[in-house]
Amino acid sequence: MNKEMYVNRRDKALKSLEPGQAVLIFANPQPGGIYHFIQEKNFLYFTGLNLPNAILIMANWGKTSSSFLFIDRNIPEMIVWEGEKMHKEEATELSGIESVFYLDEFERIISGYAVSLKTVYTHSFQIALGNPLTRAAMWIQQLRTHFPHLSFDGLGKVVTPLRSVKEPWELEQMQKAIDITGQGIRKIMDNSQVGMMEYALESMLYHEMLSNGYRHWGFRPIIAGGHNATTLHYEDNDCVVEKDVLVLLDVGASCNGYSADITRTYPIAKKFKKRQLDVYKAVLETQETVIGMIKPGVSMTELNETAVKILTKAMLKLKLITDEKDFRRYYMHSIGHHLGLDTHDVGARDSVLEVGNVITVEPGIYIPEESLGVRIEDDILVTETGYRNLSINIPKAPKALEEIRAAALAK
Ligand SMILES: [Mn+2]
Repeated sequence: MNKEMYVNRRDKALKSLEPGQAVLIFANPQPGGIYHFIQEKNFLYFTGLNLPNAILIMANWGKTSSSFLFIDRNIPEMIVWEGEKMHKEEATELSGIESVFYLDEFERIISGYAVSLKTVYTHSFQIALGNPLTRAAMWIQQLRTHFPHLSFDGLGKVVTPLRSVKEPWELEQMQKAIDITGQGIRKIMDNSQVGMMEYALESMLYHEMLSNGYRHWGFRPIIAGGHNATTLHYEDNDCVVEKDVLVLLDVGASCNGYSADITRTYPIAKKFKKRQLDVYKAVLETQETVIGMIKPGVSMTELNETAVKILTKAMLKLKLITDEKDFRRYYMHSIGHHLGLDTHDVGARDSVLEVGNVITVEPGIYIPEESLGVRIEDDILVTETGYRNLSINIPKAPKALEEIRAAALAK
C-alpha cells in the first residue's frame, strides 16, 4: 500500500467532478460488543485508512480541487484506556491528504464551504422508519435542511466507474483472498466426515485463514449439507452433515478489505450418487460455458440468458420441469455480480463487461424435494483477450472431487 495509489484515486474522482460538486464519505463508526471494526469501503478506497468515525470530502471549487479529512482528536485522559488515536501527521503520511482536521471542527468548516457548493455526492441511506438515524445520516439530513440550495445524489456516479475497474494492487489482494479461501476449502474437503457439525467444517477454513494472517471473512460463510444447500442464504451452519449428502460451501476470506467469493459443492461420500452427479454436471457445464463467453463488451444479461437456456434444458432432461417457463423454480438467482471491496461490489448486474472487471459466475440448481442443492462459483477477471479464472486452482471436476474424498476417507 502506498499513498500515491490513494492520491491517484482521489485525483481521478476530483477530475470527474464539475465546479461546485463535492463527494462526502463517512467512515464506519466503531462497532459495539464483540464485533471487529470493518471500514466503509468507499472511505477505504479513497484513503486506505482504517479509522473509525472519520469523514472525507473531495470537492471541485472551480479554480482548485481539494480533499479534506476529519479525524478523532486524542483526549489525553482516554489514552490509557483506548490507546492513542492516529495523529494528523500519520493520517497525511498514509493517505497523502494534506488538509486534516478534527471531527469537532467538521460542522464549522462544512458550513463555511457549503455556500459555494451546488451538488453533494454522498451515501444514500435506507433506514427504516422507527429505527434511529446514524450519525452520518443525521449530518446529511442537517445539511439538507440548513443548505436547501444543495442537491444530493448517490456516490455511485463518482465511485462505480473507478472501483469496478481493478488496479494491479487490488487484483493481488483479491488473488490472495481467493487462494487462502481455496486452501481452506481443500482443508474441509480433506477432513470433513459424516456426523460433523457444519460449523466444525467452517472452523477448518477459519483456522486456515487466521493462522495465515487473514482475520476477516468477506461475508458470512455458508456451509450447507444436504437440504440446507437449497436455502440460498443459509448461514446458520449448525446442522449435522448427514450420510451421502452433497455439501455446499459458499465462502470467501477478505484480504485488506477485498473479498473472495467461491462456491464448491462436493459429496461427503467417496462418490457422487447418479442423481447428484447428473445435477452437478448440468451446473458445471453451464458454468464453464458462461465463463467461456466472458470478454469485454459482453453484458451480464447475456451471460445470465445463456445460463438460463442451458439450465432449463437440463431441468427438462432431469425431469424437474415439463414447461420451460418453470425454470425459476430451481434456479432463482442470477448468474453473478461484480466482486471487489464489497462481495456484491459496485457495478450493475446488467453491466457491460470491460477490461479490469472482476465478476462471479455462479449457476446453481436447487431441488428442496430431493434435499439436493448444487452451486459452483468462480471469480473471473475480464482481460483484453477474454478472461482469467482467478479461482481455477480450486478443484471442481467431479473426478477430482471424488479422488479427494476417497483419499480423505481412506485416512
Ligand atoms: Mn457470489
